[in-house]
Amino acid sequence: MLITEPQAPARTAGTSQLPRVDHFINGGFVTSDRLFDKRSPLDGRLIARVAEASREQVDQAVAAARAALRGPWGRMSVAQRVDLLYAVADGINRRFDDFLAAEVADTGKPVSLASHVDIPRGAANFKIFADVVKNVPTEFFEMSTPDGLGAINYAIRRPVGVVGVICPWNLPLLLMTWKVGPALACGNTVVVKPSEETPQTAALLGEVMNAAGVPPGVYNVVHGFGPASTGEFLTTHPGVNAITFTGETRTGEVIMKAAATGARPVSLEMGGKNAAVVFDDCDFDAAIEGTLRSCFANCGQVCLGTERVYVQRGIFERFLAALKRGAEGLQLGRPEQPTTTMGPLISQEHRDKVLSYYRKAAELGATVVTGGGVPDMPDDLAGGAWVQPTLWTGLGDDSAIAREEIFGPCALVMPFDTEQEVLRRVNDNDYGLATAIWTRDLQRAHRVAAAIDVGIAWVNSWFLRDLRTPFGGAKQSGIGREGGVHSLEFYTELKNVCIKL
Ligand code: NAD
Ligand code: 6OD
Repeated sequence: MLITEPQAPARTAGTSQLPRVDHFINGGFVTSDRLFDKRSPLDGRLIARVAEASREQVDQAVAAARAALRGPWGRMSVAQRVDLLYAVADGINRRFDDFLAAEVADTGKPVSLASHVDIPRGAANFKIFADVVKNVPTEFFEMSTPDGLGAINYAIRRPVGVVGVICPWNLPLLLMTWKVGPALACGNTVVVKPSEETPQTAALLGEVMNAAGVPPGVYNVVHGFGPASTGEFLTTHPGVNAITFTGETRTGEVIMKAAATGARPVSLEMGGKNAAVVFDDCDFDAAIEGTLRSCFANCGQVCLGTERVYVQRGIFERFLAALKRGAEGLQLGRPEQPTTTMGPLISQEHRDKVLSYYRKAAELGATVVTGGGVPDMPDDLAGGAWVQPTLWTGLGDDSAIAREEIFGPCALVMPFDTEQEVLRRVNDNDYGLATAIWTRDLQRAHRVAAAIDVGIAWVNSWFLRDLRTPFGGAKQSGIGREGGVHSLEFYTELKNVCIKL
């Protein structure tokens, strides 16, 4: 297996001098006859060749995961598993720079972002769920019986078995470990399918698993695409007991259908069209800072990010002007430059999608407040997936720009007058993932947070995460909740034991 660093020499020879990213199956790295290209979002350069798993290789990974359930892993005490997961977290931190280089190479995101969010959370996801399983109680009920002797009931948690983990590309390590952490903490084994755009950190984690002493077959990674490829082979595999997925809603629907065969449980974290609601009594500077982050962090590629900004009319023009200044102050550039605050989109394909919405907004008659196109980048970055941070006004809630997830650095800014009106407009959308409410009126904050149909409501903040809390989407944004003890509902099966005394 090879982890690509932009200038790093290959540690396993691929074709020519290109590094190769391989599958991790049963504790070892395995390649495929078929390889696909991984290009840098920064400049379009080919940076690695990635193995694409055949159906037989997915079979092997699932078989390894099944066998590991019957091996030492399946016999470990919770305390032993917890120790191993702490060792994995420590292993990630020990190799922090390798993970950082791999994540930045795959995504092009600023080092400042990946080093503060993606990689630390990758490690934290193992510790938090180790702590959860160590401390969680279960139920106990005493009951009376006609003979007067009674009975007791207690519930025990058992792993669901082999879990298929299907991941997106926007926060690759963070979102993959968000699922693998609790799955392993609960005693399951996993077969992970990272996004074809971001294969490297999942593969690198295999090395860390081995170094930590996690038994072979507990953590497996198979690379490839979705339909008619690795993703489909894994989600339709009868040996997979449960499927956890993060990605687009349309993909989630396909996976849910696949999971219906065998009546297997799914956890789906899917798309959003999140609204920020800015009341005129807000802390103006905090609301601007938070909204800039929620619209533009990670080049707008955060599922929780804001693409609709509702601003109360009294402060609308001032807020828009400040948002425009902030957007125009973003520095697009190389990830390692300390001044860079925005990277490219993940790929040319995704850029085509985002730019199609930029064109559609113009066609629909939007006022382009700032951006709306492709930035002038220096020659060495000209082949990258760059787009301008963009703000529009002048379109209504019914426009495609207000209804469809774009997943880019862009937002439609719209005025509103009353609380009732904004609630109706925010909720009139198929998605329901997250919202950010900006107000100094706490009563209103509670009222509005309760009334917006989302899984996560932030007040005077955005993406402030306590990992013990329920995370997930309402409406078409998801099914199920993960986080803290809520993850246990998906990654374990509760069994009741009733003992007649
Ligand atoms: P995607 O749905 O295109 O791909 C996600 C994963 O599914 C990839 O690994 C892909 O190869 C795989 N896949 C695609 N088709 C498949 C199929 N038929 N069978 C099995 N696997 C298949 O999503 P993406 O473009 O990688 O990520 C962006 C999307 O993810 C956005 O919609 C975003 O909102 C969403 N997202 C949601 C959350 C959340 O927590 N709700 C978090 C991050 C991203
Ligand atoms: O913070 C998390 O746990 C989480 N699942 C974040 C999701 C971000 C979406 O892009």
